[in-house]
Amino acid sequence: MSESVNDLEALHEAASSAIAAAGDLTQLQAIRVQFLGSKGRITGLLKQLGKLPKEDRPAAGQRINGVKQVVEGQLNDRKEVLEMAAAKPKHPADFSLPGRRLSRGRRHPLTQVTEDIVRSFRKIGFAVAAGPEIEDEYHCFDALNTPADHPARDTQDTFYVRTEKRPLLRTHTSSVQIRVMKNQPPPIRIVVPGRVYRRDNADATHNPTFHQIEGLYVDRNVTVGDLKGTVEFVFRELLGKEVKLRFRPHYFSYTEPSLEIDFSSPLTRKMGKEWLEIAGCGMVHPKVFENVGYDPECWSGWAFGFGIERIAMIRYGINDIRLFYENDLRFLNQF
Ligand code: 2NL
Repeated sequence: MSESVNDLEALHEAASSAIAAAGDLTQLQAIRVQFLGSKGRITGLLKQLGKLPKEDRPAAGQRINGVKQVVEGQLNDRKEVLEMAAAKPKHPADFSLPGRRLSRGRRHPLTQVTEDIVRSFRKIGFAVAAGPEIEDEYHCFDALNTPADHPARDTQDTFYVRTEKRPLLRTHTSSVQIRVMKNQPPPIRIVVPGRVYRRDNADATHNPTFHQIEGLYVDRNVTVGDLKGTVEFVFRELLGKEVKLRFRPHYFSYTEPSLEIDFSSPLTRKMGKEWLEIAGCGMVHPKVFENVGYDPECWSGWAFGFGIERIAMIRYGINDIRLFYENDLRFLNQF
């Protein structure tokens, strides 16, 4: 049964309370259709105007259109309120939460590799030491038994500051091990990761600054066997169980004997080589012990050093060292 103009007040009331009760925009739209749609209740009243006596039509039409306008206004007001509520967060912002659309970022691949190396050494009792990047010739060269005419000390190879004392940018982190030995008696078990500088022009495998990690172990009766076992343990942790190591005779002024370490693994074969040079090492030279005040008759020790970039390049199959320093997110996001 259809409604008549007599029901107008009740119909207005019904519309008003339905609009006030609408909890979301979908409900509100259904109410709009129910009252104002082409088959809606208010529209229905307007359609019946023709059935009224002619003289009653203008007044009835005015009343119905008046209600229609008020209902339209109520619908629009309620719509605005619901739209605002939908846009506003339900709870106050918690600025300590991570962003939902931004990644929280991650560590630089060189930092990841450094942390992995350090973690392995810590498992077997090594501590981490650090020291200055701006050094002096004594800690970087003289204490390490590197003579004044050694090519590494040349201004072609090392960055010097042109002042009387000739400070320099450390070319290896060995200067830190010298400082540690001068500051404390044996036993010593440390690793020293850090930035070093050499006057190399940048190409795919060299950069004027790069990162190195050196290790030093000093105690009574330390042997080359301890050195080999330790290095093997760490490289297998770092680059996989299948790693094989090969030790070749070499020369460093601060170790005797000195050895170069080659390694072989599925990673080297991927790079088209069976063996790759990966590190240098040796038994600490007695002169170095004398320079830091350790008695070489009582103490023996070994040291090693290797480049962190080189390890990262082998681990991740990277062929250009400069990628590490460009901070291109397309590169960094892969790690
Ligand atoms: C390399 C590998 C090496 C050391 C670093 C060292 C430190 C002290 C005493 C003795 Cl305090 N040695 N460090 C030893 C052997 C190799 O680095 O390829 N260097 C050019």
